[in-house]
Amino acid sequence: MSKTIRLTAAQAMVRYLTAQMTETGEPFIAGIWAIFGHGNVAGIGEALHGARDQIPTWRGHNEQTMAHAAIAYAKQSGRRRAMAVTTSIGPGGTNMVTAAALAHVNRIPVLLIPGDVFAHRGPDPVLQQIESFGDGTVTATDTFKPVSRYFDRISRPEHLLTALPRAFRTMTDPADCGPVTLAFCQDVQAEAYDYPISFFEPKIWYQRRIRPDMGELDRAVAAIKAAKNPVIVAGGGVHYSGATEALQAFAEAHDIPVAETQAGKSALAWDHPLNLGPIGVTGGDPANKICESADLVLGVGTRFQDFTTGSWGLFANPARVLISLNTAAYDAEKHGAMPVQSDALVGLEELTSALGAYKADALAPDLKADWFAAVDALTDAPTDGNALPTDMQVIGAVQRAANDNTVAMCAAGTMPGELHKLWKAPRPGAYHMEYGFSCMGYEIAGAMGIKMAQPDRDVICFTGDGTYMMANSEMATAAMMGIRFTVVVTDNRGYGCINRLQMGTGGAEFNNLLDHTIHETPSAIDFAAHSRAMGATSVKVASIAELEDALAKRGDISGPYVIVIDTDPYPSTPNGGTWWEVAVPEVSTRPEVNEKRAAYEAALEKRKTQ
Ligand SMILES: Cc1ncc(C[n+]2csc(CCOP(=O)(O)OP(=O)(O)O)c2C)c(N)n1
Ligand SMILES: [Mg+2]
Repeated sequence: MSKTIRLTAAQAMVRYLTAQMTETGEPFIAGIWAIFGHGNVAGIGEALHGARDQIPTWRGHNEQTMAHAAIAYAKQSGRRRAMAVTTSIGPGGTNMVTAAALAHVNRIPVLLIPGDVFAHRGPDPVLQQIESFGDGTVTATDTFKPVSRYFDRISRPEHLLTALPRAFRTMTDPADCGPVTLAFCQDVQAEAYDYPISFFEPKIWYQRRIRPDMGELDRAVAAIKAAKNPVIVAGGGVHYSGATEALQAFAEAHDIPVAETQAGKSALAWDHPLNLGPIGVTGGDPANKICESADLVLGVGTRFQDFTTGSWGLFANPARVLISLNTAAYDAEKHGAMPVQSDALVGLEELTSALGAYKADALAPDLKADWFAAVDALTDAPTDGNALPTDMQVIGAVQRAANDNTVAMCAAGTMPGELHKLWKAPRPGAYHMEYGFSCMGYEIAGAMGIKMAQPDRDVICFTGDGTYMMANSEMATAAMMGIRFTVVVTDNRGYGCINRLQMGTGGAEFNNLLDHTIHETPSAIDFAAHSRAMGATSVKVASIAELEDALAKRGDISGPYVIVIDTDPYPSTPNGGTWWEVAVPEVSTRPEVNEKRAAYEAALEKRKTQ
């Protein structure tokens, strides 16, 4: 019997994709998003058609947002499964670079397969080839290199034999996890090769759980035992490791309170006594006050990005020790942290057994009652006093309509900060925030990806008018595919959060709200009509009460459901939050800027002493 099979390289790649399995027996790649064009329609297109009963191909409307859907799918799946995305060469590929960067920052697996130039260079320059004057090997797909965890150019059919296993190793490795780009030369896609049959045998990719090094564990245990008022900072790694129960057990065993980052939120139920809630710039008083004086900060699965650390102004106790428990050495060693390179789940289990009967000295003072009283006052405020509802009141209405099955999702604008502060997430997975890149245009496609990952969940997407305008066309895909989710569009007629940031740094209101731009006609975008035109069910509501009525109907609607509400661009939650470093101009004719500059310099001085 022949030990090889003659396939085109594209057919071989697709066959290999269908044979890669998860521990639970599902294909690791759930399907492939495709926009065909020159560079992938003939080769990859033919192969996908031939395999359409083994792997679904979905057609999207924009390469970036197809990839957003894929990334949201993988994030909501806890990185256990992923999707692939294929594009034509040139602009189809470069359209996807932003999404690659998003996945790279957030450490989310996605398989990106842009088409590439002819390896044999016959038609040089082929349509959409960028042509470097000084380097014959440069193509448009080189732009993926800095934003891919693994990059390869398939310029011979047999390259797949090494490239594909490396691609899957990268996507399934908890430390290296991230986007993989296989730039596939278009002539090679169509070229036949005798591949070993063994290459296509089903393979299970097990989740590797790295156990801590004994020395690192011992040093961390000694440091924790010496601490009186430690705090845990829970990041996205807690979710990806499936460590939410282990975290709760650890916190309860040692009376250590937990603060949650944007990616970590929902690790513990919002009302768990040890959950201090949101930390940092978009955080609340309970977490931030405890973190300021904590003598030990134990990061678990966190990147310690500046929103978490208040640009490193938050952990102000000069004697504090920083421990970073993380699968990636890069994160474990950050900012001089004492590293514990480990999977979150097994790392917490080993820490707790070594800590024995250790308890933090005193339970954190109960700041939560005051915090939630303040939160409720903002979210449940009656609207008769204000002409337009606030975003906080919108969150209140959605929260009242939500249930244990709801996933609140968002990425950019006012809402991520407000949701981090105000949203009450009842269980793991109830909160999906893309805040590594905070990329406008993630939301609608992302909501679709979340629903594809968890069809039984009630997905509610928060989007501002700005982020809606940046990327909305996968709404038509969701309508076409009958994918149900709810979109709440808060229309404040411009980039409200950036306008407030501009004012907060002493700037004049300029070029953010639509009224403050060069224009002939005041802008009045009809988002309900726009989304209806793409096949969504939509409604414009005039009040919080109408919003609640509209939300109550979401169960009856198939496909995407868009609820638009006008909101006030100026108010935001005044409570909580820490300093965040935004560089204010040193020279300005505006006294407001000079004043903010002085405050900025004082804050920099203060940080130096920490
Ligand atoms: C792709 C991208 N471009 C620019 C930004 C910077 N940015 C962050 S939020 C924002 C404005 C968002 O406006 P909107 O969605 O209307 O939210 P609002 O704050 O008004 O509620 C901008 C421009 C970004 N995060 N992502
Ligand atoms: Mg807006």
